[in-house]
Amino acid sequence: MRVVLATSNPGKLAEARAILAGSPIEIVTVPMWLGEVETGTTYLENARLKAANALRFVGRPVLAEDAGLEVDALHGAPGPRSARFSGTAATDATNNAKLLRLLEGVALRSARYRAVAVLALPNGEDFVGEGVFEGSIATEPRGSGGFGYDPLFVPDGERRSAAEMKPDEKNRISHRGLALRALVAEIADL
Ligand code: ITT
Repeated sequence: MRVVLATSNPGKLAEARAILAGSPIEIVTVPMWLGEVETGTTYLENARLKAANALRFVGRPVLAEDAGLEVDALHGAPGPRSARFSGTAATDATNNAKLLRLLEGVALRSARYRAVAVLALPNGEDFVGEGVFEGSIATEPRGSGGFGYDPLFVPDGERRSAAEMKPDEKNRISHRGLALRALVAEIADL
């Protein structure tokens, strides 16, 4: 099945392509302006909004994903607001700087990434996959791989940050890897 991935995040696109290589889902991209559709309060709502919006635009199966970082010491923030944690002009660098600032001197540094992926079909049906990636927040950024909060995110059982791991190492255990493989399993069960 060829599906359009509705994302403007190149890091997400590269990871989704690698994760789904060899699966029945082949990702294609279509230039589109998704607009400010992430008005929901949950990952599922936002993933469905992105998928529905893109489906209207392209008229063929669409895959969308919403993800975020949940930090225990921040009561689960930034969560679904992770991309815009440091404001409307946020960048990965300003988001990471804000996270480090808020956690200065904080000993409890456990956190997790969560992802919800939605495959929406033109007949109105949709399929959902979810994944969680447990870890903790380092005291300084390390590594240049991945994207987003990866330089600060140290997966449980790892000494390296996610940005120091090879892409396929991250994809094997990441929230995105789990969510997309769960989605593929759901479709295969049909
Ligand atoms: P699209 O909505 O266009 O897909 P986005 O970057 O806005 O792109 P999200 O709304 O899902 O995507 O925001 C997720 C944010 O959470 C993302 O911008 C990162 O800051 C962070 N994030 C999610 N998954 C991540 C990962 O695997 N590594 C690092 N940061 C991640």
